[in-house]
Amino acid sequence: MSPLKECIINNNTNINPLWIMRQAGRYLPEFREIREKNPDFIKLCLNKNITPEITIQPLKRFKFDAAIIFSDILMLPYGLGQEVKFTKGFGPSLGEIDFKKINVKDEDFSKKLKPVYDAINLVSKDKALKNRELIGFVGAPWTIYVYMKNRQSPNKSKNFLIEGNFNKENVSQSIKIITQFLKLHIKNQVDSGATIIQIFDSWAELIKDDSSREDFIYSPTKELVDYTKKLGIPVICFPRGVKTYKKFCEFVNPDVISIDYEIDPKSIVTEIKIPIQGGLDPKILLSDKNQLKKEVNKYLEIFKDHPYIFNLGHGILPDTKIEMVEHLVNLVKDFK
Ligand code: 1CP
Repeated sequence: MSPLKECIINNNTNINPLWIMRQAGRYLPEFREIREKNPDFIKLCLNKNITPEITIQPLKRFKFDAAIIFSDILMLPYGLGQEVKFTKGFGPSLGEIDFKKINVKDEDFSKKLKPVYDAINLVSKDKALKNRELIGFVGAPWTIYVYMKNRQSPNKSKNFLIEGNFNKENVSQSIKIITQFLKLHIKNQVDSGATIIQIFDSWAELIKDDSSREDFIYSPTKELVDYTKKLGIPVICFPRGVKTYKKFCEFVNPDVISIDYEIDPKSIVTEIKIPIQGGLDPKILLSDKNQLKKEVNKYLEIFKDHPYIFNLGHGILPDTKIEMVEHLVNLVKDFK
């Protein structure tokens, strides 16, 4: 069994499998080289001649225990017919969409995203995947709703969340539609060879009250988790910034919970029984090797008797140096 499955399925605490969120990305010179030649990001995500190579790039350099398919959570709105563009230094811009008028057939959605599924299939057969897992992923229904409705990153404007602007019934209806297609997207990835699914709820923090949290985060995410489990595939949830990780786990019951860097690892380890992933602040990788060692050992020490997958508390930053990632991998692999 692969180290990741040993940890997730057998709850083995003697190994610390490792991968990094956004491991295929801008901190790698070989990725930047490809990216420069492919200015249209969506087209790049749909180029099955290139995405398998990008997916495997980090595995060639580092002893990571998983590959994560090179794609984006915003391929979902793209599949639903919403325009999605990425501009340098700004991030995503999405076109207008009327949720009430979405009328996309499953076959058409799957056809539009077929190059993503073909890429998963190609990667799953690559020898670089020996004893390693292939992670497929989706954005959580809430986070996808946020991008589709706000049409840009909430980092740039959170206006759409202003009270009065926010009809709960409409939000629930939209999230229902999104969830249906997320299920299809998960199934297609699993059918193509993804062996684990991660659900990214990058904007869970935007919801502040318990009842909306239950309606827009816990319930729709649980629907995806139950669905993925029925397909026989382990599922990792990353509800970034949710602050209520214990409640989240009780309600949603994923196979693994991925924590952000604002969570105190000491208290979470006593509160949560299921395997835990992540936590380290990606900014630590911009400091020095001593600081990195201190922080990495802190996490490994705290989780030494708990099934723990080493990862960061959010995606690796583009300014991260390769030698710091090498150092990180050695620290995790050599920890006794
Ligand atoms: O190794 C990998 O993880 C690569 C695959 C991957 C994944 C899992 C990419 C490629 N994106 C994602 C997930 C993703 N995309 C998330 C969830 C994780 C997170 O919170 O970071 C989110 C929110 C997005 C949306 C998105 N795509 C953003 C964030 C915008 C914002 O609101 O702040 C950005 C900048 C992108 C573009 C993107 N996606 C992936 C890469 C490598 C890039 C950068 C492309 C570039 O400019 O070169």
